[in-house]
Amino acid sequence: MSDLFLHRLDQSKHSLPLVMGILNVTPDSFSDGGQFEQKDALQRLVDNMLAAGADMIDVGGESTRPGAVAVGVQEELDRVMPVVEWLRDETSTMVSVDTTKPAVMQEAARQGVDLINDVHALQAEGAVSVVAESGVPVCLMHHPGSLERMHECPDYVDGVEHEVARFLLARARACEQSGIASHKILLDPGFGFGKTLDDNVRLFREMNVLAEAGYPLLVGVSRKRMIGALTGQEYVQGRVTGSVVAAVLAMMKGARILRVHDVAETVQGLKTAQALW
Ligand code: 9MG
Repeated sequence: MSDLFLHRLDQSKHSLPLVMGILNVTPDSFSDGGQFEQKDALQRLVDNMLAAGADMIDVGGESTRPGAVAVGVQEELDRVMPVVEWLRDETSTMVSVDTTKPAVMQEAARQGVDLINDVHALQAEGAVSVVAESGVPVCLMHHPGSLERMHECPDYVDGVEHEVARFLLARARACEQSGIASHKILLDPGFGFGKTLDDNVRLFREMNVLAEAGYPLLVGVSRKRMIGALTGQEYVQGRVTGSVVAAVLAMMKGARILRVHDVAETVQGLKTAQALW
């Protein structure tokens, strides 16, 4: 399946970015009702995202929100893998798995997923070799420090855009040296991870620096606190318009994949901007 993904990614150079719909399968995401209602709600969410034009679905079983509790390998496998199998069997969508754990990456690769999305940039022991051996493309995201402290904001003394680029390019080089093909590596500046509002704004404005480094860029700003802070919207449901505007601007700055909650609104924004710009 990753050939289709690489082909579609290549096409995105000349057309719209790919839209990646977010599917969190943490217990708090589908906490209303019993097991059957939860499965129903999940299926409805996926159906809606695909009908609205999502190119792929990003399945994650461990929250990356500040203060979220870490989950064990087996628990994450139990949350994520049935959904991945269901997406494989019942839909024709491309699938990515959002994980930092090599064991989950390995099982996801065995299930034929199209992308591994790692907010920890394959820094867990054994992660690089699992991905290299699997041949599955990978997205390396920036956050400073350890997994446990990824929301602490350091002083980016050299300018956040330069430090983020230096980190990501070093990770890409390390991955290539361990056998991951360069055309299977995507980079992500990691908006909202260990960055103040000023850092996020500066990183966004200077994003073209990273987009020109030679690797496709994945951007996730959907409903994030930075959108809330910029718009005064405390609740995530009120951040849709801000998120769509940011997605359109990210496209204009060279992003090739947009990770979003609100697929229909984002697709509408991207198409309008593409036609009128
Ligand atoms: C899992 N996850 C949460 N936010 C993210 C972002 O901005 N990028 C990527 N790649 N993954 C994210």
